[in-house]
Amino acid sequence: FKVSRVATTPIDGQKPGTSGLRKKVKVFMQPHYLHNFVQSTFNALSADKVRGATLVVSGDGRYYSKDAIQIIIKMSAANGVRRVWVGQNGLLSTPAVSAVMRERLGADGSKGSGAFILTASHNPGGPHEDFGIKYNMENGGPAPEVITDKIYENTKTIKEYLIAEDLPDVDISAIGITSFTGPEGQFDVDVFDSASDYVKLMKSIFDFQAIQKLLSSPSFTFCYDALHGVAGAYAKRIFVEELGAQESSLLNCVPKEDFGGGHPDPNLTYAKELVGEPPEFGAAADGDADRNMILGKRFFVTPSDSVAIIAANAVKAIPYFSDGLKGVARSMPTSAALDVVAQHLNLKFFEVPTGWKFFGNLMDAGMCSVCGEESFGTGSDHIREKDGIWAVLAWLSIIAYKNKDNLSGGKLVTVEDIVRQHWAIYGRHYYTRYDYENVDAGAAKDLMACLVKLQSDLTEVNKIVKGIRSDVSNVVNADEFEYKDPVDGSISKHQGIRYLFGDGSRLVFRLSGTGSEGATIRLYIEQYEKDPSKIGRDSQEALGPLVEVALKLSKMEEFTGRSAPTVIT
Ligand code: VG1
Ligand code: CO
Repeated sequence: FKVSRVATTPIDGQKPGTSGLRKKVKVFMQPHYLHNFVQSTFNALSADKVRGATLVVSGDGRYYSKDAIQIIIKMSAANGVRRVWVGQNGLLSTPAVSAVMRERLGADGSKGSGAFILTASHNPGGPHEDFGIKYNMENGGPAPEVITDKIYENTKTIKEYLIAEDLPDVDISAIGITSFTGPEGQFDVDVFDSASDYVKLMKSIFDFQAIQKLLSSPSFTFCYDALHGVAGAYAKRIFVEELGAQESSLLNCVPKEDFGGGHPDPNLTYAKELVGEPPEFGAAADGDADRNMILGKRFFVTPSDSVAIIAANAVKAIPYFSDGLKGVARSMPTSAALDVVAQHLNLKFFEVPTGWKFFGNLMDAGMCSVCGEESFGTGSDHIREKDGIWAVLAWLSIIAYKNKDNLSGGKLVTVEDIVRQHWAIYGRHYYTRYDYENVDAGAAKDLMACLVKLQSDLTEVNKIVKGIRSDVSNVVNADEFEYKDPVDGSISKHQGIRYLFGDGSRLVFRLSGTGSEGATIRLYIEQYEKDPSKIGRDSQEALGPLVEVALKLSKMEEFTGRSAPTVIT
């Protein structure tokens, strides 16, 4: 093949957000749009991560992925990349990409040095919906801000990109290596099975026999909903073939370019089918399979509780952790349920900004084993992304462990029992999140600016708060969250506004960094209850007073014109 240098000009708005660049498909399909971003990424990396390197390119299979993969293959060839690894049919879940980066060896001993992940995660797909791209590093984790900032700077000055226009499209449906010769020698495209590296990793972490026993117990029922995302490519292999679950326990497990027209977001609003007819244990995933929702029979486990419960039980229930946990971490808006576990078990604890990239540094430095976010993301240092199927296997392991002596037909310890026992020991963090999606960007900014200003005067804050509800506790602290990475010392500012109350309650406001249109305001509300006689309340009811305070304090309706959130989780 030959290398063409194509002249281009900068395109506005290519700033990577919380997790890469996400836009409408029609935006990505504009001439040069994807090309500019990919070249800007190559130009942001050190030469050895491009020339002669091995890149992984795949994603959740959403609409436009197949075209994008061919473009990235051609640009990789032209930029001197030695080989591109592609999951069969272009499918790799985000956690599987991370696993492939860390575990896979090519036939010639090659190792991945970077990855383009093609996904807009839980956003809908299809010609009129979203596409996304993000770059992951050698450790299998999202590029840190120094790199994403550089990529963005490059998109503002780009003049040309390199592409092997005459390279034929590669058949990515067939496993095998296709070789080409370019000006600098050989270039290979290696199409491989999407699941095997990931399945092997899961088998090395969990006791599959114990989980299999649980799944075959007559009193246990199981259901997994992939919402037509890429998790389907793993669910059958793991749950049915390895663990012996019935095929009928898999819902929507055929990956589709448009996720069947649905919203591949695992929460009580979008994963409705699962909520309808409850099994003993239900779970769902998002489009790229890094998120998880965990359900008992008519019982919802909040993601903040989930990570705390996994941390509290990991050492006993999961072989990978049998030597103990190195530490635990959560994102700032995630509830403090994990903090309480860390205190009880005397574990190192970290609070990081939203987005998985901040956990990776801690893990690389051996400071963190288990971490999670309130946004249905849970994971561990087995990879450097959150991991939806891992979370399900972690829960199955815990349930299996708690029932190891009564699987032959007796009454099972249920998901609900496990959560209630946890609350009885550690107390309960009532928690909810209100999302206001696609709000006018200017209005959202103004609302946040107002809260930042207000935050500096606690006396004024308390006057307003008490005027709204006299029955809530005092605001004792308020700030804009700022994080100094304990490993590399880098500082991330403006990570959300926090109002902290005397009784441990919190209100957090932040703007989403993953939307593709307008602005999304997220409001996180949390209240801690230690008194065992008060831990059984309905969550929305328990949080009522704080919700009222949050909405009035922020003048939510005044700024946004919305009398109700788009989604409550
Ligand atoms: C959201 C979540 C955040 C998560 C991110 C990526 O970001 O709040 O916790 O890490 O999505 O997840 P934001 O900036 O919109 O609040 V995924 O599954 O979309 O890669
Ligand atoms: Co996701």
